[in-house]
Amino acid sequence: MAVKHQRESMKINIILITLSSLALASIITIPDDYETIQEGITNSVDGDTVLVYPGTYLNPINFDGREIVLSSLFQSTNDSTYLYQTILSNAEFVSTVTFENQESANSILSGFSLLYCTAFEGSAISCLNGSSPTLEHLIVKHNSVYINEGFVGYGCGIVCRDNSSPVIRNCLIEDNNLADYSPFANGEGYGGGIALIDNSNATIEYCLILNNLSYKGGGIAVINSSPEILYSLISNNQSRKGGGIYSEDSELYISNVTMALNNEQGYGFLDEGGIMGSGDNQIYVVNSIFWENYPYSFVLEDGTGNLIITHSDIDGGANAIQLSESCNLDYSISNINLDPQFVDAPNGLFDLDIDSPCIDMGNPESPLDPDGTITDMGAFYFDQSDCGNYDYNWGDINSDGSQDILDIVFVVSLILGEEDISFLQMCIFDLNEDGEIDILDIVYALTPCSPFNPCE
Ligand SMILES: [Ca+2]
Ligand SMILES: [Ca+2]
Ligand SMILES: [Ca+2]
Repeated sequence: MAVKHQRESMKINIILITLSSLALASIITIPDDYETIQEGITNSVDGDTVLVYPGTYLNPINFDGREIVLSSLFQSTNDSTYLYQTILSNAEFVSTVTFENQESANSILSGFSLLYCTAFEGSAISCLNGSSPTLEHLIVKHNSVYINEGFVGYGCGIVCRDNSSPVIRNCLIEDNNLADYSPFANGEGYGGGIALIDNSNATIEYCLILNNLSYKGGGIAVINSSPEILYSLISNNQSRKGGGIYSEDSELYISNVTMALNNEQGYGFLDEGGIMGSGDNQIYVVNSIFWENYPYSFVLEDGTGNLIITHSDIDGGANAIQLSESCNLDYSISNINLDPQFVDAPNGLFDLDIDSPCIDMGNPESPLDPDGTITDMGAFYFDQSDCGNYDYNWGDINSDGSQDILDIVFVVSLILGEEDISFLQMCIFDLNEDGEIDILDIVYALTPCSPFNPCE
Protein backbone atom coordinates (compact mmCIF):
# COMPACT_ATOMS: atom_id res chain seq x y z
CA MET A 1 0.00 0.00 0.00
CA ALA A 2 2.79 2.37 0.91
CA VAL A 3 4.43 1.84 -2.49
CA LYS A 4 1.12 2.40 -4.24
CA HIS A 5 0.52 5.57 -2.27
CA GLN A 6 3.97 6.81 -3.17
CA ARG A 7 3.34 6.16 -6.86
CA GLU A 8 0.03 8.02 -6.74
CA SER A 9 1.57 11.04 -5.11
CA MET A 10 4.44 10.98 -7.62
CA LYS A 11 1.90 10.95 -10.42
CA ILE A 12 0.11 13.93 -8.93
CA ASN A 13 3.41 15.77 -8.51
CA ILE A 14 4.31 15.13 -12.13
CA ILE A 15 0.89 16.38 -13.25
CA LEU A 16 1.25 19.49 -11.12
CA ILE A 17 4.76 20.18 -12.44
CA THR A 18 3.55 19.74 -16.01
CA LEU A 19 0.59 22.03 -15.43
CA SER A 20 2.69 24.68 -13.75
CA SER A 21 5.29 24.71 -16.53
CA LEU A 22 2.46 24.97 -19.08
CA ALA A 23 1.02 27.86 -17.13
CA LEU A 24 4.37 29.64 -16.94
CA ALA A 25 5.45 29.14 -20.56
CA SER A 26 4.32 32.10 -22.59
CA ILE A 27 4.67 33.44 -26.08
CA ILE A 28 6.28 36.84 -26.44
CA THR A 29 5.73 38.44 -29.83
CA ILE A 30 8.07 40.87 -31.55
CA PRO A 31 7.38 43.69 -32.34
CA ASP A 32 3.97 43.67 -30.60
CA ASP A 33 5.09 42.93 -27.01
CA TYR A 34 8.59 44.42 -27.35
CA GLU A 35 10.13 46.42 -30.12
CA THR A 36 13.46 44.61 -30.21
CA ILE A 37 14.24 40.91 -30.05
CA GLN A 38 16.73 41.54 -27.23
CA GLU A 39 14.03 43.11 -25.05
CA GLY A 40 11.89 40.05 -25.70
CA ILE A 41 14.71 37.75 -24.59
CA THR A 42 15.49 39.86 -21.51
CA ASN A 43 11.86 39.63 -20.41
CA SER A 44 11.53 35.89 -21.12
CA VAL A 45 11.90 32.94 -18.74
CA ASP A 46 13.00 29.41 -19.54
CA GLY A 47 10.36 27.59 -21.57
CA ASP A 48 9.05 30.70 -23.30
CA THR A 49 8.85 31.26 -27.04
CA VAL A 50 9.89 34.58 -28.51
CA LEU A 51 8.00 34.73 -31.79
CA VAL A 52 9.24 37.22 -34.36
CA TYR A 53 7.00 38.58 -37.09
CA PRO A 54 8.38 39.15 -40.61
CA GLY A 55 10.74 42.08 -40.98
CA THR A 56 14.40 43.04 -40.83
CA TYR A 57 15.90 43.26 -37.34
CA LEU A 58 19.27 44.99 -37.15
CA ASN A 59 20.42 44.76 -33.52
CA PRO A 60 22.88 42.18 -32.18
CA ILE A 61 21.18 39.49 -30.08
CA ASN A 62 22.51 37.66 -27.01
CA PHE A 63 20.60 34.64 -25.73
CA ASP A 64 21.68 35.46 -22.12
CA GLY A 65 21.52 31.79 -21.16
CA ARG A 66 17.76 31.56 -21.69
CA GLU A 67 16.30 28.14 -22.53
CA ILE A 68 13.79 29.58 -24.96
CA VAL A 69 12.73 29.15 -28.57
CA LEU A 70 13.52 32.23 -30.64
CA SER A 71 11.74 31.78 -33.95
CA SER A 72 9.99 33.37 -36.86
CA LEU A 73 6.43 32.35 -37.67
CA PHE A 74 7.96 29.26 -39.29
CA GLN A 75 7.76 27.75 -35.81
CA SER A 76 3.96 27.87 -35.70
CA THR A 77 3.13 27.51 -39.42
CA ASN A 78 5.90 25.32 -40.94
CA ASP A 79 5.73 27.76 -43.88
CA SER A 80 9.29 28.19 -45.15
CA THR A 81 8.56 31.58 -46.75
CA TYR A 82 8.94 33.02 -43.21
CA LEU A 83 12.62 32.04 -43.31
CA TYR A 84 13.14 34.51 -46.14
CA GLN A 85 10.88 37.20 -44.68
CA THR A 86 12.39 37.32 -41.20
CA ILE A 87 15.91 38.69 -41.42
CA LEU A 88 18.55 39.21 -38.76
CA SER A 89 21.65 41.34 -39.34
CA ASN A 90 23.68 44.11 -37.73
CA ALA A 91 26.18 46.80 -38.62
CA GLU A 92 28.21 46.83 -35.40
CA PHE A 93 31.03 44.43 -36.34
CA VAL A 94 29.91 41.81 -33.81
CA SER A 95 28.13 38.48 -34.21
CA THR A 96 24.46 38.95 -34.92
CA VAL A 97 23.46 36.13 -32.53
CA THR A 98 25.73 35.23 -29.61
CA PHE A 99 25.47 32.28 -27.22
CA GLU A 100 28.07 32.58 -24.45
CA ASN A 101 26.33 31.50 -21.23
CA GLN A 102 26.48 27.69 -21.46
CA GLU A 103 23.21 27.47 -23.36
CA SER A 104 22.00 23.88 -23.90
CA ALA A 105 20.09 22.26 -26.76
CA ASN A 106 16.93 23.73 -25.15
CA SER A 107 18.03 27.16 -26.36
CA ILE A 108 16.70 27.11 -29.91
CA LEU A 109 17.22 29.56 -32.75
CA SER A 110 14.88 28.64 -35.61
CA GLY A 111 13.45 29.98 -38.83
CA PHE A 112 15.51 33.08 -39.76
CA SER A 113 17.74 34.40 -42.51
CA LEU A 114 21.03 35.79 -41.22
CA LEU A 115 22.27 38.00 -44.03
CA TYR A 116 25.11 40.44 -44.72
CA CYS A 117 26.55 40.23 -41.22
CA THR A 118 30.15 41.38 -40.79
CA ALA A 119 32.47 40.83 -37.83
CA PHE A 120 35.96 39.61 -36.99
CA GLU A 121 34.66 36.06 -36.46
CA GLY A 122 31.33 34.22 -36.46
CA SER A 123 29.60 37.06 -38.24
CA ALA A 124 26.15 35.49 -38.19
CA ILE A 125 26.33 33.27 -35.08
CA SER A 126 28.88 32.69 -32.30
CA CYS A 127 28.70 29.81 -29.83
CA LEU A 128 31.33 30.48 -27.15
CA ASN A 129 32.41 29.39 -23.71
CA GLY A 130 30.67 26.01 -23.53
CA SER A 131 27.44 26.98 -25.29
CA SER A 132 25.66 24.24 -27.24
CA PRO A 133 22.32 25.52 -28.52
CA THR A 134 20.12 24.17 -31.32
CA LEU A 135 20.40 26.10 -34.58
CA GLU A 136 17.79 24.97 -37.08
CA HIS A 137 15.92 26.07 -40.20
CA LEU A 138 18.31 28.96 -40.82
CA ILE A 139 19.59 30.60 -43.96
CA VAL A 140 23.13 31.86 -43.26
CA LYS A 141 24.13 33.76 -46.36
CA HIS A 142 26.37 36.57 -47.62
CA ASN A 143 28.17 37.00 -44.31
CA SER A 144 31.85 37.92 -44.13
CA VAL A 145 34.74 38.30 -41.70
CA TYR A 146 37.61 40.78 -41.83
CA ILE A 147 41.12 39.41 -41.94
CA ASN A 148 43.13 42.53 -42.57
CA GLU A 149 45.51 44.11 -40.06
CA GLY A 150 46.66 40.81 -38.62
CA PHE A 151 43.23 39.41 -37.73
CA VAL A 152 42.66 35.72 -38.28
CA GLY A 153 39.07 35.37 -39.40
CA TYR A 154 37.29 32.29 -38.04
CA GLY A 155 33.87 31.23 -39.30
CA CYS A 156 32.48 33.74 -41.77
CA GLY A 157 29.02 32.31 -41.09
CA ILE A 158 29.20 30.47 -37.75
CA VAL A 159 32.00 30.08 -35.20
CA CYS A 160 31.96 27.63 -32.28
CA ARG A 161 34.84 27.68 -29.81
CA ASP A 162 35.84 26.44 -26.37
CA ASN A 163 33.63 23.41 -25.67
CA SER A 164 30.68 24.70 -27.70
CA SER A 165 28.88 21.89 -29.50
CA PRO A 166 25.62 23.02 -31.08
CA VAL A 167 23.31 20.96 -33.22
CA ILE A 168 23.17 22.66 -36.62
CA ARG A 169 20.23 21.16 -38.48
CA ASN A 170 18.31 21.90 -41.69
CA CYS A 171 20.40 24.98 -42.42
CA LEU A 172 21.50 26.52 -45.71
CA ILE A 173 24.98 28.00 -45.31
CA GLU A 174 25.85 29.72 -48.56
CA ASP A 175 28.04 32.47 -50.03
CA ASN A 176 29.88 33.36 -46.83
CA ASN A 177 33.45 34.56 -47.29
CA LEU A 178 36.40 36.63 -46.22
CA ALA A 179 35.83 40.35 -46.79
CA ASP A 180 38.04 41.81 -49.52
CA TYR A 181 39.80 38.46 -49.78
CA SER A 182 42.58 38.02 -52.20
CA PRO A 183 44.28 34.63 -52.42
CA PHE A 184 47.55 36.54 -52.25
CA ALA A 185 46.63 38.39 -49.02
CA ASN A 186 48.67 37.79 -45.88
CA GLY A 187 45.71 37.53 -43.52
CA GLU A 188 44.40 34.09 -42.63
CA GLY A 189 40.87 32.79 -42.46
CA TYR A 190 39.45 29.48 -41.28
CA GLY A 191 36.00 28.16 -42.21
CA GLY A 192 34.04 30.06 -44.84
CA GLY A 193 30.78 28.52 -43.66
CA ILE A 194 31.54 27.19 -40.18
CA ALA A 195 34.62 27.10 -37.89
CA LEU A 196 34.75 24.63 -34.97
CA ILE A 197 37.60 25.31 -32.55
CA ASP A 198 38.87 23.64 -29.37
CA ASN A 199 36.59 20.80 -28.35
CA SER A 200 33.61 22.16 -30.24
CA ASN A 201 31.99 18.92 -31.30
CA ALA A 202 29.04 20.12 -33.32
CA THR A 203 26.51 17.86 -34.99
CA ILE A 204 25.83 19.15 -38.49
CA GLU A 205 22.92 17.36 -40.16
CA TYR A 206 20.58 17.89 -43.10
CA CYS A 207 22.53 21.01 -44.08
CA LEU A 208 23.51 22.50 -47.41
CA ILE A 209 26.97 24.12 -47.25
CA LEU A 210 27.48 25.79 -50.61
CA ASN A 211 29.82 28.21 -52.28
CA ASN A 212 31.61 29.50 -49.19
CA LEU A 213 35.21 30.71 -49.29
CA SER A 214 38.08 30.96 -46.87
CA TYR A 215 41.83 30.53 -46.73
CA LYS A 216 41.61 27.16 -44.93
CA GLY A 217 38.36 25.18 -45.08
CA GLY A 218 36.08 26.78 -47.64
CA GLY A 219 33.02 25.02 -46.22
CA ILE A 220 34.09 24.03 -42.71
CA ALA A 221 37.28 24.37 -40.65
CA VAL A 222 37.75 22.00 -37.72
CA ILE A 223 40.54 22.61 -35.20
CA ASN A 224 41.08 20.31 -32.23
CA SER A 225 37.43 19.21 -32.31
CA SER A 226 35.27 16.15 -33.11
CA PRO A 227 32.20 16.99 -35.16
CA GLU A 228 29.71 14.65 -36.78
CA ILE A 229 28.52 15.62 -40.24
CA LEU A 230 25.45 13.71 -41.43
CA TYR A 231 23.05 13.81 -44.40
CA SER A 232 24.58 17.01 -45.74
CA LEU A 233 25.75 18.44 -49.05
CA ILE A 234 29.08 20.26 -49.12
CA SER A 235 29.61 21.62 -52.62
CA ASN A 236 31.24 24.38 -54.62
CA ASN A 237 33.21 25.76 -51.68
CA GLN A 238 36.70 27.17 -52.21
CA SER A 239 39.90 27.65 -50.30
CA ARG A 240 43.64 27.22 -50.61
CA LYS A 241 43.64 24.35 -48.11
CA GLY A 242 40.59 22.10 -47.97
CA GLY A 243 37.88 23.33 -50.31
CA GLY A 244 35.20 21.37 -48.48
CA ILE A 245 36.75 20.80 -45.04
CA TYR A 246 40.06 21.69 -43.39
CA SER A 247 40.83 19.47 -40.39
CA GLU A 248 43.63 20.09 -37.89
CA ASP A 249 44.27 17.74 -34.94
CA SER A 250 40.66 16.59 -35.09
CA GLU A 251 38.36 13.60 -35.37
CA LEU A 252 35.71 13.77 -38.09
CA TYR A 253 32.78 11.40 -38.45
CA ILE A 254 31.22 11.82 -41.88
CA SER A 255 28.16 9.80 -42.85
CA ASN A 256 25.77 10.25 -45.79
CA VAL A 257 27.57 13.33 -47.04
CA THR A 258 27.83 14.42 -50.66
CA MET A 259 31.09 16.33 -51.11
CA ALA A 260 31.28 17.59 -54.69
CA LEU A 261 32.74 20.26 -56.94
CA ASN A 262 34.76 21.89 -54.18
CA ASN A 263 37.54 24.11 -55.54
CA GLU A 264 36.01 23.64 -58.96
CA GLN A 265 36.42 27.31 -59.84
CA GLY A 266 39.62 27.88 -57.91
CA TYR A 267 42.34 30.41 -58.48
CA GLY A 268 44.52 28.02 -60.40
CA PHE A 269 46.94 27.01 -57.66
CA LEU A 270 44.60 25.28 -55.21
CA ASP A 271 45.76 21.81 -54.34
CA GLU A 272 43.31 20.32 -51.85
CA GLY A 273 39.72 19.98 -52.95
CA GLY A 274 37.61 17.82 -50.65
CA ILE A 275 39.11 17.32 -47.19
CA MET A 276 42.58 18.54 -46.26
CA GLY A 277 44.09 17.33 -43.00
CA SER A 278 47.00 18.75 -41.08
CA GLY A 279 48.45 17.51 -37.77
CA ASP A 280 46.97 14.39 -36.18
CA ASN A 281 43.55 13.46 -37.57
CA GLN A 282 41.13 10.55 -37.36
CA ILE A 283 38.70 10.76 -40.26
CA TYR A 284 35.86 8.27 -40.70
CA VAL A 285 33.81 8.34 -43.89
CA VAL A 286 30.81 6.08 -44.52
CA ASN A 287 27.88 6.10 -46.98
CA SER A 288 29.23 9.19 -48.70
CA ILE A 289 30.03 10.49 -52.17
CA PHE A 290 33.22 12.43 -52.91
CA TRP A 291 33.03 13.54 -56.53
CA GLU A 292 34.90 16.09 -58.63
CA ASN A 293 36.71 17.88 -55.87
CA TYR A 294 39.79 19.43 -57.46
CA PRO A 295 42.20 17.98 -57.79
CA TYR A 296 41.87 15.44 -54.92
CA SER A 297 39.12 14.22 -52.63
CA PHE A 298 41.46 13.79 -49.65
CA VAL A 299 44.86 15.19 -48.80
CA LEU A 300 46.59 14.47 -45.48
CA GLU A 301 49.83 16.09 -46.39
CA ASP A 302 51.59 16.26 -43.05
CA GLY A 303 51.30 14.82 -39.55
CA THR A 304 49.79 11.51 -38.55
CA GLY A 305 46.48 9.74 -38.24
CA ASN A 306 44.01 7.50 -39.96
CA LEU A 307 41.61 7.89 -42.85
CA ILE A 308 38.95 5.17 -42.83
CA ILE A 309 36.51 4.99 -45.74
CA THR A 310 33.73 2.45 -46.22
CA HIS A 311 30.58 2.11 -48.37
CA SER A 312 31.36 5.30 -50.28
CA ASP A 313 31.76 6.44 -53.87
CA ILE A 314 35.21 8.00 -54.19
CA ASP A 315 36.25 9.77 -57.38
CA GLY A 316 39.43 8.10 -58.57
CA GLY A 317 39.33 5.44 -55.84
CA ALA A 318 42.15 4.85 -53.36
CA ASN A 319 44.80 5.89 -55.85
CA ALA A 320 43.49 9.45 -55.91
CA ILE A 321 43.95 9.97 -52.16
CA GLN A 322 47.09 11.86 -51.18
CA LEU A 323 48.58 10.80 -47.85
CA SER A 324 51.86 11.45 -46.11
CA GLU A 325 53.89 8.38 -45.11
CA SER A 326 52.85 8.62 -41.45
CA CYS A 327 49.11 8.51 -42.23
CA ASN A 328 47.23 5.25 -42.63
CA LEU A 329 44.49 4.59 -45.13
CA ASP A 330 41.86 1.94 -44.44
CA TYR A 331 40.00 1.72 -47.74
CA SER A 332 37.22 -0.87 -47.75
CA ILE A 333 36.33 -3.03 -50.74
CA SER A 334 32.76 -1.78 -50.17
CA ASN A 335 33.79 1.52 -51.78
CA ILE A 336 33.09 2.19 -55.44
CA ASN A 337 34.52 4.56 -58.03
CA LEU A 338 31.62 5.13 -60.43
CA ASP A 339 29.89 8.26 -61.71
CA PRO A 340 27.19 8.80 -59.05
CA GLN A 341 24.72 10.02 -61.72
CA PHE A 342 23.60 13.21 -60.03
CA VAL A 343 20.39 14.58 -61.51
CA ASP A 344 21.99 17.90 -62.54
CA ALA A 345 25.19 18.73 -60.66
CA PRO A 346 26.09 21.88 -62.65
CA ASN A 347 22.76 23.36 -61.54
CA GLY A 348 23.17 22.20 -57.96
CA LEU A 349 20.91 19.13 -58.09
CA PHE A 350 22.89 16.42 -56.34
CA ASP A 351 19.95 14.04 -56.00
CA LEU A 352 20.62 10.58 -57.43
CA ASP A 353 19.25 9.66 -60.83
CA ILE A 354 17.27 6.44 -61.22
CA ASP A 355 20.29 4.54 -62.57
CA SER A 356 22.76 5.79 -59.96
CA PRO A 357 25.21 3.12 -58.72
CA CYS A 358 24.95 4.68 -55.23
CA ILE A 359 21.37 3.48 -54.63
CA ASP A 360 21.17 0.95 -51.78
CA MET A 361 24.99 0.71 -51.71
CA GLY A 362 25.50 2.16 -48.22
CA ASN A 363 26.23 0.02 -45.19
CA PRO A 364 23.28 -2.40 -44.75
CA GLU A 365 23.68 -1.99 -40.97
CA SER A 366 23.22 1.79 -41.10
CA PRO A 367 19.75 3.25 -40.47
CA LEU A 368 17.47 2.54 -43.45
CA ASP A 369 16.34 5.25 -45.84
CA PRO A 370 12.85 6.69 -45.18
CA ASP A 371 11.48 4.44 -47.96
CA GLY A 372 12.58 1.37 -46.00
CA THR A 373 15.46 0.41 -48.31
CA ILE A 374 19.18 0.12 -47.50
CA THR A 375 20.76 3.54 -47.17
CA ASP A 376 22.06 5.11 -50.34
CA MET A 377 25.48 6.71 -50.57
CA GLY A 378 25.36 10.48 -50.34
CA ALA A 379 23.23 13.17 -48.71
CA PHE A 380 19.97 12.54 -50.56
CA TYR A 381 18.37 9.12 -50.80
CA PHE A 382 16.58 7.98 -53.94
CA ASP A 383 12.90 7.41 -53.12
CA GLN A 384 11.87 3.93 -54.21
CA SER A 385 8.34 4.14 -52.89
CA ASP A 386 6.70 5.15 -56.18
CA CYS A 387 7.72 4.46 -59.82
CA GLY A 388 5.46 7.37 -60.81
CA ASN A 389 8.12 9.81 -59.54
CA TYR A 390 10.47 8.91 -62.37
CA ASP A 391 10.73 8.70 -66.16
CA TYR A 392 11.29 5.31 -67.77
CA ASN A 393 10.05 3.31 -70.77
CA TRP A 394 7.49 0.73 -69.71
CA GLY A 395 8.61 -2.76 -70.72
CA ASP A 396 11.87 -1.67 -72.40
CA ILE A 397 14.10 -3.39 -69.88
CA ASN A 398 17.10 -3.68 -72.23
CA SER A 399 16.91 0.07 -72.94
CA ASP A 400 16.99 -0.19 -76.75
CA GLY A 401 13.94 2.03 -77.28
CA SER A 402 11.34 -0.62 -78.15
CA GLN A 403 9.29 -3.33 -76.45
CA ASP A 404 9.89 -6.67 -78.15
CA ILE A 405 11.10 -10.23 -77.80
CA LEU A 406 14.59 -9.03 -76.84
CA ASP A 407 13.16 -7.58 -73.63
CA ILE A 408 11.56 -10.93 -72.84
CA VAL A 409 14.87 -12.69 -73.45
CA PHE A 410 16.51 -10.15 -71.12
CA VAL A 411 13.88 -10.74 -68.43
CA VAL A 412 14.29 -14.50 -68.61
CA SER A 413 18.04 -14.11 -68.02
CA LEU A 414 17.29 -11.70 -65.19
CA ILE A 415 14.90 -14.16 -63.52
CA LEU A 416 17.36 -17.04 -63.91
CA GLY A 417 20.37 -14.95 -62.93
CA GLU A 418 21.74 -14.21 -59.50
CA GLU A 419 21.80 -10.42 -59.64
CA ASP A 420 19.36 -8.38 -57.59
CA ILE A 421 16.57 -6.77 -59.58
CA SER A 422 16.87 -2.99 -59.32
CA PHE A 423 14.11 -0.50 -58.55
CA LEU A 424 14.31 0.76 -62.16
CA GLN A 425 13.98 -2.76 -63.57
CA MET A 426 11.03 -3.36 -61.26
CA CYS A 427 9.31 -0.18 -62.48
CA ILE A 428 9.91 -1.15 -66.11
CA PHE A 429 8.87 -4.78 -66.08
CA ASP A 430 6.62 -5.53 -63.10
CA LEU A 431 3.83 -5.40 -65.65
CA ASN A 432 1.13 -6.90 -63.42
CA GLU A 433 2.27 -4.71 -60.53
CA ASP A 434 2.54 -7.46 -57.93
CA GLY A 435 5.94 -6.35 -56.62
CA GLU A 436 7.94 -9.11 -58.35
CA ILE A 437 9.33 -9.82 -61.79
CA ASP A 438 8.54 -13.40 -62.76
CA ILE A 439 6.85 -15.64 -65.32
CA LEU A 440 3.50 -13.89 -64.73
CA ASP A 441 4.93 -10.69 -66.16
CA ILE A 442 6.11 -12.54 -69.26
CA VAL A 443 2.62 -14.05 -69.64
CA TYR A 444 1.22 -10.55 -69.26
CA ALA A 445 3.61 -9.24 -71.92
CA LEU A 446 2.54 -11.93 -74.37
CA THR A 447 -1.19 -11.32 -73.88
CA PRO A 448 -2.72 -10.50 -77.28
CA CYS A 449 -2.69 -6.80 -78.13
CA SER A 450 0.01 -5.96 -75.56
CA PRO A 451 2.88 -3.82 -76.90
CA PHE A 452 4.91 -7.04 -77.10
CA ASN A 453 2.24 -8.90 -79.01
CA PRO A 454 0.41 -6.53 -81.36
CA CYS A 455 -3.10 -7.46 -82.49
CA GLU A 456 -2.27 -7.65 -86.21
CA1 LIG B 1 17.96 3.18 -50.49
CA1 LIG C 1 13.73 -3.15 -75.52
CA1 LIG D 1 5.02 -8.90 -61.53
